[in-house]
Amino acid sequence: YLGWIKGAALAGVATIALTAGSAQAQTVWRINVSMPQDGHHGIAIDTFAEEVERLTEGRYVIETFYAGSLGGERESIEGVQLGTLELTFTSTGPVPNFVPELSILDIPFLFRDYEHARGVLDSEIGDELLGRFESHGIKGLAWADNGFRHMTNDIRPIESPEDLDGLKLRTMESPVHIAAYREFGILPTPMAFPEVFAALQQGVVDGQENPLSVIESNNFDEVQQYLSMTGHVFSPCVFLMNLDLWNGLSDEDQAHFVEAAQAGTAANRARVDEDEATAIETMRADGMEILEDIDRDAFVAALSEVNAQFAEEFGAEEVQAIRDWQ
Ligand code: EAX
Repeated sequence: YLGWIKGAALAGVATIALTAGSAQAQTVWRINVSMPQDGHHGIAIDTFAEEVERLTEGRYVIETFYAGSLGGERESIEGVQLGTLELTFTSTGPVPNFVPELSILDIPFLFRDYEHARGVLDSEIGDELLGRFESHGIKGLAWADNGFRHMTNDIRPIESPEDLDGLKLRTMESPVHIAAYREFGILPTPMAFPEVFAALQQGVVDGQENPLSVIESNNFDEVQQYLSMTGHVFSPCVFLMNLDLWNGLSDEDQAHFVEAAQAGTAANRARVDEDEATAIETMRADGMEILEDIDRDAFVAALSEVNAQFAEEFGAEEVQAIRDWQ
């Protein structure tokens, strides 16, 4: 009893209430995403919240926040680390700012396809990587998907890497993405996600890059004429929790939180699969010009030097083990 009061006080924000008619305490924690509720991040946290409440029989209630209403992803990870936010669901783009040992996951052209990415994240390699949050005050509950990232812009169709030269693209606040995209000749403009739509609309940047699920659910096709299916980076997502709060949970509740996060991942991946199957057709019908047939090898070749540097810097053996995963 005292244990979780201490945990709650640490977080500084949890509300404690007594459920009507019983002396059972209820702990209310928050989780947030920068995506709208109707999408692959929203469904992840909605499912997680439902499952936590069900598995803990209402002792834990998770309040869900969408569309960056509690801040962008970098800010949210920082909040979880400091304990000013209990939980977040985020892509890994900003993660290297807090856990440099996870830079490896955002290397371009590391994963071949969804099967490869999910397979690695669900394997022992993925478990080990998830454990790396802990020495930084964060508990990683489960990996999930953001998706394979593709380029959009409002200037010209991108068929080869040369077409990217000089384009001003919004990037995530990711040191790995920024270094890589420079090699494409892009002028990277890092920006938190909640600012992106307005920046595209006002022409502050020429374009951006994101998975189909993100492009579609945020209506980027309304402000971007061209989409090229570059698939240049697989972007993982992850459920994160403040480590002190995690440590304050009983073993049983820890297992419930992990199980709930895994259920969130299953819902998230199902939604990604659905979006991947339908988004191109929908956005084309809305007038977006979508290039599927691009010179992918040329894009890979353009990053070969910086990718070799990443491997050296982040661990060549580990990069190879991920690439070789079958
Ligand atoms: O997590 O910031 C981004 O471009 C991310 O891909 C997006 O917020 C989904």
